[in-house]
Amino acid sequence: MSKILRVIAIVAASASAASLMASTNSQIAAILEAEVQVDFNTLTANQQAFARFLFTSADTNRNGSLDFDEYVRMLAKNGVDTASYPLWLLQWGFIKADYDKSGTLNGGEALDALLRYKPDALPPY
Ligand SMILES: [Ca+2]
Repeated sequence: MSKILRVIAIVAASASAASLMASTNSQIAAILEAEVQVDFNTLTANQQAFARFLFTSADTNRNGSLDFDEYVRMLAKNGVDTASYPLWLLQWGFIKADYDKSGTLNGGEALDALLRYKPDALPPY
C-alpha cells in the first residue's frame, strides 16, 4: 500500500476517535476548512527566511522532505498543541498540504501545513 493510501486508511479508521478529542469544534472546523497555499515569491525576505528555517530545522534526517513524524514535531515546535488534536486531524493537515501527493512535505508544503494549524505563524513583515 502506498504511503498516501495507508495514511487515508488510518484517517478513516481513527475518525471515530473524534469524540475523544480535547480540541474544540470551532478549532477543528477552522483546520478542516482552511485553504492554505502560499506563493513563496510573494513573501518578504524575512518570511522566506522563516519558511526556510522552518523546513530545514524540521527535516531532522536531512533527506530533503518531511515525513509524518517530522511534520508533527515541526507543528509542535512552532506552538501547535498537537497533543490536543486527534491523530486523524493531524493526518488531515498532512494530506491537504501534500499538494503533489508524494507522501512527504517539501518546504512550501511544510509552511502551508503549519499555517493551517497556526494562521499567524508567519512573521508579519
Ligand atoms: Ca526528512
